[in-house]
Amino acid sequence: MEDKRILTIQDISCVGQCSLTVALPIISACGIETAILPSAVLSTHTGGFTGYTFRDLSGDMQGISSHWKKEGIRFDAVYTGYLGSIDQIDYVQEIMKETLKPGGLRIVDPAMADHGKLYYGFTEEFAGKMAGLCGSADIALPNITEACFMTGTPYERGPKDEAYIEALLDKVSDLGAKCVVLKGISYEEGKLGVAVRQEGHTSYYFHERLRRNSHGTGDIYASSFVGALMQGFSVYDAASIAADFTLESMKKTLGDDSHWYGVKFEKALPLLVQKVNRG
Ligand code: PXL
Repeated sequence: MEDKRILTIQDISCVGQCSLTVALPIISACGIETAILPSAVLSTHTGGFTGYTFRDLSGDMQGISSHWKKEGIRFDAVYTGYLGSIDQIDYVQEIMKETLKPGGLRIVDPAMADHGKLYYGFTEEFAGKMAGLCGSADIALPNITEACFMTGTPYERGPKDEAYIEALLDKVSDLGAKCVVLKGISYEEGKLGVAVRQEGHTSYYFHERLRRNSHGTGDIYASSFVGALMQGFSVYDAASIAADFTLESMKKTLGDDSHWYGVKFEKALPLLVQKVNRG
């Protein structure tokens, strides 16, 4: 198989184990060359720290992409995560158009909300615009909250049944995404997993549910999914590998309450490398 090169667009949270500080090591460990376009630089992520710095890099994006255009730089996939401003959604669309090889994949993690709430700094307007980006994706990777915000669906607290999840998958697919990987599904006490909707059919993958909620796990999930997919695994297999890796990363963090801001994915990387690198 020819070596693959991808571009990932998301923020640098200098401390906090999310976005580019997890995407770069994880996708690289999967054997995939990983170029980056930082959307913003923050001193930490916004989930639990206070007083963090935030520098929006929207103003640099067009200059960077026009340089790449001159150099004829092309990618096999563009994977987007946390974006720094609503305008960046248009820039990302443009960059995808200009830098993707023919047949290159658009992979979009809306990375803007969880547990029924938008992250600090995001608005309903942003969610509406993100719905457009997800709609243009080959693969969209929302959690349930993000799927609700993008489709105007009321978020239900507590357990969500299969009818609710299937209706949500219908709505995200109706936005235009060719394939949807919906994260955070639980139909049974003690089990957590993902739903993969492709060509009107849904497949599920479940594993054990840990009690702890952790920051950055959405980024760890999306990054390992991208790594496995680019190594030639099917969407379903990549979704399952990513779920196992995320769970293992969370397990490596159990018992260390001082590590509240992220998960120790580094300790689980050998498992991912072994599963994904096929020689
Ligand atoms: O993990 C998602 C994420 C990415 N980047 C920043 C965040 C968050 C979640 O809170 O704050 C800056």
